[in-house]
Amino acid sequence: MFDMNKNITLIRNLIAFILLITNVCLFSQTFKISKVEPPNWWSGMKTSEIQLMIYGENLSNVSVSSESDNLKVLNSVHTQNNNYLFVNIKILSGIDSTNSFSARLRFTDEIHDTVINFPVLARVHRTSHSGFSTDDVIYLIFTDRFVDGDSSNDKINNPYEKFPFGDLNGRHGGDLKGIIDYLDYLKYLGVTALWITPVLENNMWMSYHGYAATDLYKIDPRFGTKELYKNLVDLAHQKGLKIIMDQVTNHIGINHEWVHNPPTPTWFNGTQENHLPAHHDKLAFIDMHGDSVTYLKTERGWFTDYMPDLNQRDSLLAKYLIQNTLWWIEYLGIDGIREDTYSYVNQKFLGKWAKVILDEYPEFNIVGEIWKGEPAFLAKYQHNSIYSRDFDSNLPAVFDFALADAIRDFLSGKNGFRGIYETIAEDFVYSNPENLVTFIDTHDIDRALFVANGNTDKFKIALALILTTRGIPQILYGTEIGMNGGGHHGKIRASFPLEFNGDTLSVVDNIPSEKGKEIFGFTKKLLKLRKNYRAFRKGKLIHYPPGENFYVYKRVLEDQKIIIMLNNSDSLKIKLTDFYSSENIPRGLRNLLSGEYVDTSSGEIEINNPVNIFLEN
Ligand SMILES: [Ca+2]
Ligand SMILES: [Ca+2]
Repeated sequence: MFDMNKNITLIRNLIAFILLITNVCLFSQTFKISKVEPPNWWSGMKTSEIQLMIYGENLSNVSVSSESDNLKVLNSVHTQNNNYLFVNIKILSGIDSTNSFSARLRFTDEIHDTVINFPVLARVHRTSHSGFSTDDVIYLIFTDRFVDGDSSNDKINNPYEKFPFGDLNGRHGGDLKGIIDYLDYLKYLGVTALWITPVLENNMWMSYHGYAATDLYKIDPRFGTKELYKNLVDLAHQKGLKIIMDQVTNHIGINHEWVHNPPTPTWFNGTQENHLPAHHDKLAFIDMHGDSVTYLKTERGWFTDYMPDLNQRDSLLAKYLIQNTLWWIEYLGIDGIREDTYSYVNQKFLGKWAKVILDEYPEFNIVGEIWKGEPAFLAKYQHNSIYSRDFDSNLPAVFDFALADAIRDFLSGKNGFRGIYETIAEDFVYSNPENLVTFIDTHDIDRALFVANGNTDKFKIALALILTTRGIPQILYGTEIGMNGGGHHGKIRASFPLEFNGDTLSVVDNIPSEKGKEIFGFTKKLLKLRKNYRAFRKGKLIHYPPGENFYVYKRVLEDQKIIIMLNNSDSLKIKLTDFYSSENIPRGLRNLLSGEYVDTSSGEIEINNPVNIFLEN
């Protein structure tokens, strides 16, 4: 007999089973993992608890476990966006730094699972991470505009580029290979450290400057590869040249994949559609009477509409950024960092960022770009500032925008030596005036020779000043051969015109102008003096109130006593009693630029050159 009830039960059970299967399929769509950042870590580092950022699809129900004894999964953090998963791991202590292994991480949900290998590498011990100091002279290389060493990469990866190749705002082809090709030139010139502008991928409408990264772990293919950058660092170290990486934690480029799909709702300050504009009233942060609204506008405004402002108060992003910096330092073996747009970044984050870096690399140095011309303002940003703050910046060095402004006012004729003297006289505000990076021009401002309206004598005074007074001098590429662009970023950042085929004997012949040849000879001579006489690097600075056309100062280190006389007139008689007590007048002075011996028995000397450097005999 047909059992109706039994059949109904069977059909019900079948329907229930089909629904169950459908539900399982609905709630466990296959997850995918497309990328892990950082791509690896190292054993034996102080920073051994690492946050992995997993990119993919349907990651909201995924859990992670380790199948390696040397690596432990601490926990996972799911955000509202199932394209991302954060996994905190610990590389277990006691692992020798020479140990390299591949950790197996198993990702599972109800149905699927997959294993990825996370490489933990042995650390490569190199002569690196050695910082920079007054023993160094920094040479600023604007990568795209320095030397094109590989024309085959000039036009690749250009989907968003708006400006034609060679345009003032376009690419000029400079690359990492070009820097490698010119290391012997730089060594010959006599600089000791290279500040290289950012070379991370900038897949942008205007990409040549490198300050709008679209991938924080990838070198822009128009500059080369990460392996080539590492090779550059190794070759530079072999030649005694240090490398300072230009680094940005304030913002990224608008075409970064995060912008249209933020990992967390608080990853950025605002959105592409709704954000604060750039705000440059940086004083509010330092000013004891400053207001918090203005400060927040400065910290959270977008530097430009195509540079989304990162919110370092988001703890997942903060950890990502700190690890990203550590990753490049360790991978490349660089010696220092120049931190871009320093005063626009969340300051507590930067304090922590610098501390982690310096704990890991105690000899390292970091210089922050705080673009303000008043010493007291700059001083408050420096590590151990004498002015109270509720936290320490841990920032060892700042750029000396105050001295640069004073020198440039001298070059333009707006002010005389007085401004320079008074700026240096304010050094008491700094916790460490020797850790000021001094300059007469950068890639962001008109070249010094342009500001001096082509006046070579004034230019020489300015250059000699930063190479002989306190601080760590920085020279912009091309300044040494008389490049004089101004009025437009593209003109300041013109392509370096000197051909160099590896033969240092032909350098001077290849400098395009007579003025350039003269400036090169002068620069090279000063760099050599700075290297040969430690007093320029470590000596006490004593300076004297300037006259209308002269400024005199000494660098004194034990029995090495040097007196520098800067002269902004045709000829000048200097009374030595203005700079020495009568019983201490030296018997003679050796002119270190000409080699000439000067008799001082008359108590007076006549100088005819703009720059005069004498060693007391
Ligand atoms: Ca190229
Ligand atoms: Ca900011």
